[in-house]
Amino acid sequence: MQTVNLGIVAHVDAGKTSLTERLLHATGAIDRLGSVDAGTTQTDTGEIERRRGITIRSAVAAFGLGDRQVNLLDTPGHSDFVAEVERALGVLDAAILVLSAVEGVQPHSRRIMRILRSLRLPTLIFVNKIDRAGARPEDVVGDVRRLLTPAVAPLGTVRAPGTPEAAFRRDDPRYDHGSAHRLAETLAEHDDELLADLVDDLPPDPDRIDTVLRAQVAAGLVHPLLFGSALSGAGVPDLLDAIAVLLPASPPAESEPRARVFAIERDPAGERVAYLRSYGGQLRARQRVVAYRREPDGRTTTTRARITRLDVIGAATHHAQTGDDPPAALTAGHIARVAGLTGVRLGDQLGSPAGLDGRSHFPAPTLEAVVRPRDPARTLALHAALLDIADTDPFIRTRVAPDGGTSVLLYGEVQREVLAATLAETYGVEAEFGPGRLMHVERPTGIGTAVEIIGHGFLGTVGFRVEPDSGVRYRLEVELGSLPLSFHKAIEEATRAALDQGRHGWPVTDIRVTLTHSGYWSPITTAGHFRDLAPYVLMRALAEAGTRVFEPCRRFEAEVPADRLGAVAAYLGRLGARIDGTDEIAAGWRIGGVLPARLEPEAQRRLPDLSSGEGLWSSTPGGDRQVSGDPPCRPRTDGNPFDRVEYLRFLAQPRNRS
Ligand SMILES: Nc1nc2c(ncn2[C@@H]2O[C@H](COP(=O)(O)OP(=O)(O)OP(=O)(O)O)[C@@H](O)[C@H]2O)c(=O)[nH]1
Ligand SMILES: [Mg+2]
Repeated sequence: MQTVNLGIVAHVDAGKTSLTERLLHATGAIDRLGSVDAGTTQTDTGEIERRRGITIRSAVAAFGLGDRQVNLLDTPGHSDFVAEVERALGVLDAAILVLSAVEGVQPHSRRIMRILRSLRLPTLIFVNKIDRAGARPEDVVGDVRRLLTPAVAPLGTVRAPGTPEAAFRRDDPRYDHGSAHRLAETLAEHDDELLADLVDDLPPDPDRIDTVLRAQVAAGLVHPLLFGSALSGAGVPDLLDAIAVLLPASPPAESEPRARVFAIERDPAGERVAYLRSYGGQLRARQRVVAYRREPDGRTTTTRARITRLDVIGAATHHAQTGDDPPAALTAGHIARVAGLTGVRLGDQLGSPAGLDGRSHFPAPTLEAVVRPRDPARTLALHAALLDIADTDPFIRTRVAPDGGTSVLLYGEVQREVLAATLAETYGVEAEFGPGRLMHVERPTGIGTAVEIIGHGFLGTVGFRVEPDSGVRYRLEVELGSLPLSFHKAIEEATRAALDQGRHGWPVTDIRVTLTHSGYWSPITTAGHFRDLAPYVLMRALAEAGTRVFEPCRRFEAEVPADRLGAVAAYLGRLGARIDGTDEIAAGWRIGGVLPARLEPEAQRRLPDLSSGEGLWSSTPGGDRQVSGDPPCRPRTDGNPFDRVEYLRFLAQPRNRS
């Protein structure tokens, strides 16, 4: 049986979960149609998801379609949870991008589509909510072509849009020459034969169109577009047909075993379960496995674990439909829920490191908040809970704050609320969050060097040179054999950790650190001595190199009525935004640009006044910009490594060396 691992992605509230439910129901995988609004869907199962009516974690559900098993991955649309989407993207064979026929192309959809296109992932576009008042299907197609992909192929039109009777009418290129011609034009972009027919004014051959359409969808070159309503079910049979006919199945099994971990959660009983997608080989319960991880700096590390339980997704459906015994092993193309993988983290791959790149499609979170337990006696419990959560979600990074609290990195307010609820409900810790601080970054501006020779307060020799580069790189200029391996490891780890706080306390990036000197006294010097020494030498080198601080920015879109364009653009310019362009849209004008994240609340607050109450604001992360004037500082947690006496005094204090 073929499988298709199909992701449903979109801006928040476009109708992904409702559509997932509809597809499951239409194919008989579930008997009763649940609803997001009543909190009864298959994929929004978390307490908080049901209460708030939004998806927070990706969830998998399977259905049978002809000779295919489709594993649907319903993903969250809120931009606070992009990390979930990121991981799902890593295991998909194809995607459905859901748009709303009322709201049209929203910024988050643009961001996702850019990634889908760069991955060349076969993608169908489903324009949902055609039943809702204000649905404007034809405008949306124009917006898709302009903002998402020029290679869009609408497969039909909508009758009675904006009414409960709205229906999708699929074109048939066999009988309708106009639609055949339009489709051929789109496909001819990548097909010389169709192009030649068009140039010669020959009627396009419908069979040829079918074949080329399928091939170009599989190659991610063209994106079929369908309309419908997850609420009324309109267009859903046509969507199913497109999934069955136009989307490619999982590629054939690879010769080497390989399975990727794309989600980790705690089940209701508190057990940690991982979701794995297999590309080759077999995995069974009680098997021992090696998990490979690509660290952000490109190194590969491994973890060993043992599978205690393994459930293949869709096994029950398969059993119900074929009467065959459910499979006991996870094989290529399938997804399983697996228990027992202690120490294995999200993004790890079992069996082989092939294809791991450790890079991220989405920017890291930019908001840092200090968390404290309401009851001070629960400090340790809170810290342990946050570490546990960070384990299932690498985007949640924690650090001990200077005053003993724990700080976490977040994407936004909704994620903060969800984290608070998770701490209370899953871990029994009532927590309070301080105000969020925007994370800046530091970059070195020049070259700096520093050396500390053994015997002057420190029991080791370390010398560093730092210079601008991209990402964070660590190199050796000393002989590897000049130190025991464990000392090298201690220096590198301490260096990477110390780069979390640069001259102004912000994480340092785009830097290369080279170890230029090393030395030790055997048997007196320990790895711990190097852990203390490395940050000190590094900060001296960094001070010599100099660093600049950059603040996070937001890429925004403001939609305003035509007569307010001038006033809004002028205001945004005065505020400090860089305006990249304006385009005319059905509702007026859209202004696009970038502004520092700290100014966004002010811009959002003023927009209604400036736009006669009709302005719409949306934004996505937009890189960073150098801070002018005195940069803000982030409190340090490591004493003062810029001052020898103070730093030695800090090291002499008893402290928690976790
Ligand atoms: N009128 C109408 N409403 C719809 C349709 N599809 C979904 N909705 C409503 O839109 C709202 C959001 O639907 P969801 O299915 O939760 O959307 P989602 O994309 O999964 O949202 P997130 O997961 O939070 O990003 C709910 O109130 C749905 O009832 C549709 O086709 N027509
Ligand atoms: Mg949802």
